[in-house]
Amino acid sequence: MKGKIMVTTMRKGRKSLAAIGLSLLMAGGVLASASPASAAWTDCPSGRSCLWVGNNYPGLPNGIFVSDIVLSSSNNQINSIVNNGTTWRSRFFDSSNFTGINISLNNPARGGQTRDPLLSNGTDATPVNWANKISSAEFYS
Ligand SMILES: [Ca+2]
Repeated sequence: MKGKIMVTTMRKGRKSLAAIGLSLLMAGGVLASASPASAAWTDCPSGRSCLWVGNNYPGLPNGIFVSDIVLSSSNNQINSIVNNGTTWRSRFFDSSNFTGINISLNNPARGGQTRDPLLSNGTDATPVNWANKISSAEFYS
């Protein structure tokens, strides 16, 4: 009899632990889904490239493009950039007509540098200060 009671108690204990684990998982899930809305490069939707006025991708992007973009209100004010595209590289121009000097980012499928949180110290490919310089950007093959 004693043994049976102990087994029952252990089973109950396991159930309780499982229930607590599930509750923690659910709470974690809620927290995880709430965090991207605050400030992160992941605020750039898949298949897009994005540009922010601030360093480190604060808030929603100030510019988002699926093929190209000519900046207006955020012209010469961009300080962090992301390529969250699926196929192409993206490049960012000092001029407003997609010509002249530019910096580029690879896309996540190809690897390499796909984002830069601080353009004042350049990118992986160049140490040149690119803060507040970008006027247009595009995807390219
Ligand atoms: Ca940088």
